[in-house]
Amino acid sequence: MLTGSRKILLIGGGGHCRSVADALIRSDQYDAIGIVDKHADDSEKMFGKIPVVGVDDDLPILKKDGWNFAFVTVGSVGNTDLRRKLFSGIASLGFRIPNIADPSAVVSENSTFGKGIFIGKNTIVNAGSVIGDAAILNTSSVIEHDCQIGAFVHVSPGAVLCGGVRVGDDAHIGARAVVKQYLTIGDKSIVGMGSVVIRDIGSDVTVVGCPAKPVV
Ligand code: JB3
Repeated sequence: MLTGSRKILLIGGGGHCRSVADALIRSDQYDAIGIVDKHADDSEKMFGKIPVVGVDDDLPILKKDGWNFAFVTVGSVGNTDLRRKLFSGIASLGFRIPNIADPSAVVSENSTFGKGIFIGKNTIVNAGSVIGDAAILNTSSVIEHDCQIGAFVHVSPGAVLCGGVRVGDDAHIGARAVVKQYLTIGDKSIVGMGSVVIRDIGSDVTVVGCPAKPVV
């Protein structure tokens, strides 16, 4: 093992991984990047730069080989069970789980962050926000001041959370949705693409439209 080296494994080598890998390559903070997928696939070399180095069962040996960081790159659109399982797997194996932000993101130093969080290109996190573990704040989303984003939330591209919005664990905010100031979106709820939320949303509810209403 190379003492002091920073080698990171990306867990899941699909579309979301491509976004995370691109941010990693642009930020240039790791000595090596490898992918761990469900299936071994020697042909997959993301952008011709990142090899698949193993499958989930190989994680203990990869850790012994000096891969000291890991990050879940399986995404989620609605169901976070697999992300949760993979996250607790790498945590229990003792991997360091960083946050990864594209260099173009604007992130307030006066917000607080868990671990395993992805912040995509041109995303803004404004002051006083609290972001939970493994949240995905995707491309060009806006997390305004004093928002509270739960664990495993996905804020999709272009979504806007106006100030003071609370989003419960495992919730999904669809692309270009807008949530008015100081509202609460409950755990596991889904806000459809382009919706405009003007009232609190309970837990485990799907809402769509403008104004957003529950799907029956
Ligand atoms: O909404 C946006 C902008 N992005 C979505 C993202 C957040 O979530 C994207 O459009 C997709 O809907 C989704 O991306 P994801 O999760 O990368 O999906 P997909 O492109 O289907 O790739 C999933 C990858 O995870 C595949 O390479 C699978 O083989 C791999 N995979 C599935 N199960 C797994 C496992 N990998 C590991 N290591 N372990 C598993 O159990």
